[in-house]
Amino acid sequence: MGTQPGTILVTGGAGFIGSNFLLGTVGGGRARVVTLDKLTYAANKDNLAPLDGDERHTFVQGDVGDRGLVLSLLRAHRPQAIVHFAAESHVDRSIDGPGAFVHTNVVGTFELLEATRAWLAEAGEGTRESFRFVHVSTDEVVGSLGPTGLFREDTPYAASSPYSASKAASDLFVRAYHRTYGVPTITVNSTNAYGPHQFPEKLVPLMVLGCLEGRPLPVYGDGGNVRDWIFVQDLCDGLHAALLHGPPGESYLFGARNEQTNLDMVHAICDVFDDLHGAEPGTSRRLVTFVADRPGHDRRYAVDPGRAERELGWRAAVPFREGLRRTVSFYLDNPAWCAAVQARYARERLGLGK
Ligand code: NAD
Ligand code: TDX
Repeated sequence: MGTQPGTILVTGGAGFIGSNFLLGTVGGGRARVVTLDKLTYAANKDNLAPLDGDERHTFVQGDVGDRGLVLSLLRAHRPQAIVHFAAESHVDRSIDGPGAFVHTNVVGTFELLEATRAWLAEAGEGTRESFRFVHVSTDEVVGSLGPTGLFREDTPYAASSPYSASKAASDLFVRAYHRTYGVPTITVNSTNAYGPHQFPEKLVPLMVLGCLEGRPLPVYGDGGNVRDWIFVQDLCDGLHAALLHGPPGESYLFGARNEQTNLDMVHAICDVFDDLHGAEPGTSRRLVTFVADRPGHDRRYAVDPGRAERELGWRAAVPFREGLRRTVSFYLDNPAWCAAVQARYARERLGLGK
């Protein structure tokens, strides 16, 4: 695509990564944006409050699986790109209730692709060449690594959880719509993101809020599972680079070369928390409590982001400690945000499959 796109349709923009993409990457007058979000439990419309009154931003509450609605938005706004964040995103909830994951991640993505295909067919010459459909996906589609090695773009899919199976299916539909119908898609499979606006069912905000209240910090199993953490703004900047520079049909793995065991990650959060909160060093670490493991828990994810770095001119840049400080600070500085999201979820244990 090469230049700043015109209008962008962003799905799932009221969630964690989507809101960071809107506020930090494309919003605030940098592009005309239409946000389509169903406003599930994981969304917070207040995340987008800085865009209130911005005539270049339009918010629409609706389901990506509503093909008629999506088609009407495409006809009305004629976007040059769709960036597709909308999903059910929490592994533990997918263990308790996989149906919503099939509905949104598989069928919703399929309906969005169908609307896009129909619109590209009617939009006229030239539209398809400059159009991009950026599909935001996860490294979890390739399952668990052993103690060594890295995921690469050609690692075979071997999803473990209902969440990752649903994302894997969506990736394959996206690929099929490029190969079969010529929809200009780009897929990004990212490692775990952390940062402001993440719903506190996920490890990082759950631990920060636990530290704040002096409650036990539940670490699944032996705490030795490894995740590869990327700061959310780095991920969003990479998605923008993929939108501008990624050739249609490609997929890229994003990561920050930042592998941590869960126990090390929790300790790092505790230490940053104690420092920012003025607590005695070591206070929060004492709250760590080992609890029953997640069923089917993948042992290790780790990504080689080399291809994305070479081809997109992008590289994760925020140092881990700085990203963690910015993250912990957000939850400490925004008690109203934390209270609002916890009205829908009181941080109870999820995902034991009962
Ligand atoms: P999130 O759960 O915080 O937000 C998801 C958003 O999608 C919410 O605003 C929700 O209301 C919306 N949504 C859900 N179902 C919808 C539907 N049917 N129609 C319209 N909107 C709907 O998720 P997130 O962590 O921001 O993840 C965004 C995307 O990035 C997802 O596709 C996820 O699979 C992917 N991803 C996330 C991570 C991570 O670490 N969080 C890592 C890699 C990839
Ligand atoms: O209380 C907890 N204790 C714990 O030990 C929670 C909530 C999690 N964990 C562990 C499980 C994982 O190994 O921490 C790790 C991270 O867990 P989550 O925050 O639930 O993330 P994960 O399962 O790795 O998936 C996340 O990253 C990839 C996102 O939720 C996905 O949307 C993304 O695709």
